[in-house]
Amino acid sequence: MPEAMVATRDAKPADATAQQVDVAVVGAGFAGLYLLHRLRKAGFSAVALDEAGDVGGTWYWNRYPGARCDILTVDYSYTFDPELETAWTWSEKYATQPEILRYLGFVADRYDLRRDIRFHTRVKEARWDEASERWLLTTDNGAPVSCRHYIMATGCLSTPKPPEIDGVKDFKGEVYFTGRWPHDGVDLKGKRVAVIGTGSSAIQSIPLIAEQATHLTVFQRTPNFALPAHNGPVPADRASLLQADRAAYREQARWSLAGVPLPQQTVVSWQLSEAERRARFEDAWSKGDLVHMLTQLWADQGVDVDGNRLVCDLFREKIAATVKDPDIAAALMPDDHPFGAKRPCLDTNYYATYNRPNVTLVNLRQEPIKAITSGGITTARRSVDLDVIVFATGFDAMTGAIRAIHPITGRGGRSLSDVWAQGPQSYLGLTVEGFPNLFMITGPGSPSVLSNMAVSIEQHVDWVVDRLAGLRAAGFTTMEPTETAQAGWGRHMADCAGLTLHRLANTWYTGANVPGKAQGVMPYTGGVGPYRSICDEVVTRGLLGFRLKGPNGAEQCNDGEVVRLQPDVRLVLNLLASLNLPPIESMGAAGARAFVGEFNKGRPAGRPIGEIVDGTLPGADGPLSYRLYRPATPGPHPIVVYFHGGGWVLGDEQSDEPFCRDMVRRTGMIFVSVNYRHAPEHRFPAAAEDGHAATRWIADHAAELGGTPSPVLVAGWSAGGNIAAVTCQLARDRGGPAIAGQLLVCPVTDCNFDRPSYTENATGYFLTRSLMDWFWDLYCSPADRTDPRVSPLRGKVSGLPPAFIVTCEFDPLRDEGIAYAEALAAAGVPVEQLKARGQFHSSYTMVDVVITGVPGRVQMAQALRRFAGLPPDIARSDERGQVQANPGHRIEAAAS
Ligand code: NA7
Repeated sequence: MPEAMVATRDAKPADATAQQVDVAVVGAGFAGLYLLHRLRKAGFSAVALDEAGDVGGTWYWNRYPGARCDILTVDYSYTFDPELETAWTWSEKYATQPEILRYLGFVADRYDLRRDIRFHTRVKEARWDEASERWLLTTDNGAPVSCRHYIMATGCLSTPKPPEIDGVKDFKGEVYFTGRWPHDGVDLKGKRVAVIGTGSSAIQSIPLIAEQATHLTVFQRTPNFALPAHNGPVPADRASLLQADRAAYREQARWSLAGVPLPQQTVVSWQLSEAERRARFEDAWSKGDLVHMLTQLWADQGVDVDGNRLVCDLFREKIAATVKDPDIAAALMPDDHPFGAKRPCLDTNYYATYNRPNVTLVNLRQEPIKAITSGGITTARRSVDLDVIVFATGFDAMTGAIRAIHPITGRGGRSLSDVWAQGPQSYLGLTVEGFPNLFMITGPGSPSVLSNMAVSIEQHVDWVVDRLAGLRAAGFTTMEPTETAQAGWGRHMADCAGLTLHRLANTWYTGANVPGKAQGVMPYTGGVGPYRSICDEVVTRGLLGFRLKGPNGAEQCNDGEVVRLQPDVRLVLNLLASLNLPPIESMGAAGARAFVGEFNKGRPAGRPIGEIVDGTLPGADGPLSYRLYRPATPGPHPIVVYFHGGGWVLGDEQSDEPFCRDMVRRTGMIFVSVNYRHAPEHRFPAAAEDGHAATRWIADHAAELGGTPSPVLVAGWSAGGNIAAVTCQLARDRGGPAIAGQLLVCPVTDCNFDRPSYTENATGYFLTRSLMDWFWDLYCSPADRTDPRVSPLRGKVSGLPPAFIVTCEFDPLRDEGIAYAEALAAAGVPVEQLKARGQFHSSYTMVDVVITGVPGRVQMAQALRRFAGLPPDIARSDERGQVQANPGHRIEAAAS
């Protein structure tokens, strides 16, 4: 039953002359074609409108020389129909624009799609009519359209950006835009040609233009990273994987990070030798696969400036080796953005083209364009006479096609341009609050341009069409995201973007390429697979965050935010859940210790530091082992006495090693991690007494350990945080040692579980209420639990050293940590709190796994340094190296 037949509050069409359809689609490219196919199969009447004269979208317009796919074309294909897959064979690893256009034409024919497409038709305006609950579209060609649902399949790079250079109109020669290349081609033979820009379009076209032109002058503002494509047949390894099990290959792509079936790297750069890193890079270079180069070198290449800089350096070596003139080579070397933060390019002979005698590179950073004149281009240093200017200056990306193409007016007369004035807002990148029944395919807020578009398009289209069918089946007529859901998605987007290095580059991903455009990372950076799982979760949670309305006041709204965890925490918890582990408390103490030991073997070990020394010290009742972590800088250093986590039952002096190493690097201090006695062999107050005894011994032997004579500091996580807090109270009451400050990370401070955080986070976030019950039972009998040596919140809290207290939103221990901070503050103790949003109990100790923990550890280190009387920031030797190699100001500031 066509959806148009469902009764509405006012079923009368608002414009009798309008074409009536269930769904109108703008765009007849990759997304628009699949939409038409799916909508038709789902029984919806639909029309697609496109300004172009035929199908193809971006591939219709971008016909410049050398225009090609830069993702393996076997991956950049529809996968919805296995018969279609076998009916079409790509001739090359990276298909040319004409071949891709033929493919899209083939698809349109095969599914008879053209009959529902109105070509040469631009939408001039779209307005939501509240009474009829329909979108009304006016067009520049033919009847207006009235539709229940309006879907933007407008592409991310379809609105070319104006040249922004004075004098274009004065130029007497020919002017072309790569994004609007003439269909009959352009004869550049014997001409003096300029190309402005060095993005993908320029890098693909420059080598071919140089072959034709008498002389080519390239005006470069920002040098870009380009990888040789090594085009040819589809690589044998990928072809055979696809042949072996096509369905599995496609499914792996759907759940991957970038929409290409490549595994996720787990080895980080500093775990590899220089030779190993070079070998990986050379392998990636020879493969000629951008996604491989972007994701397969080492796990930290896209999230850490140090890991990324290694890639940049290797790239620059390649440029130096290819370009003969060292000055030109230097000018071509990207130096202001991390690799991958700006869209890198795939080339054929790009760098080598600058060895040709008929090619000149003009570095606009040194000599900006002053004007375009009737005869050519004038810079601060020269005038270049020209017959042709090619603008390869890019697009008003992501939002341009949606926002600028035509006014879109939603509920209450609100215009999308106004709503997006400060940057695009959406829920899932698919919908916008205030704009019922409006959907975007690969809109801002979706993985889109950071993924294999073919995979993202299919996922978006399937999700949207399935929702429309579900809406119809349930008798609802409108669907719109809530403010809460949209705001939550904005936060999640920002959290994801904060993980990557995209924030460190001025790019079209961030809107920085268009003067005056609001800036912020527009695509979803959390990855294709995680995004798919989130969209699925929205559905399984009752269309979470959407308000559905139907006839006679019918309404359904399950409001909320779909992701409140930090993105990497969500991945970690999902991974743990998928392992289906038995509860730790069911393993017995020995079993749990063995499990934690095994678990820890699989984690990144922590970055190199100066020295690690093992030793023994006297505890309250016998020797305790300790491990000392020393910075690489010359000593003596202040000492932090550290107590590991593990519920007084698990762990030892090495079990928090990645955290200790990381904090040593960030603080420039010695960490001495003490293996206090554990329960159930040694119950309360063994751990507390050991904590105090060990701290006293370390303070007394500071000089021998390489420490400064100043007071020690104490720190601990979880039960270790409890021991650190108790140690401070005991030291105050027992005449020492002097303690300069305490860092308590998610500490246990009280035996009372009657707190909201215990209820909210009782299950599901690894540290559960039942696990805490077990820890308490093993360590401490009920009669002892109110003793301040295990419940320091019940002790006297005045006169304690200054504290930095970290609590995590999704942690049963959250509220008792906050209560302890408040109690200390009320007693006059200087306290700083970090209430970490979206983090769980183990976030800060899962170093190099939970990357969003970095800023928190930076704050912890600054606090410890302040407590020790040092300036809060330490300039690490590797950060200094970064500064020299990479003058990019923000990159330097972001070194982590
Ligand atoms: P891009 O990647 O946005 O590249 C545009 C290039 O033009 C880039 O080098 C810009 O330098 C340069 N540019 C833009 N405006 C100017 C002005 N006013 N003066 C000088 N130089 C300028 O667009 P493409 O078409 O190459 O590629 C788009 C995407 O299509 C590509 O990433 C693939 O996904 C496919 P800037 O870097 O802004 O300094």
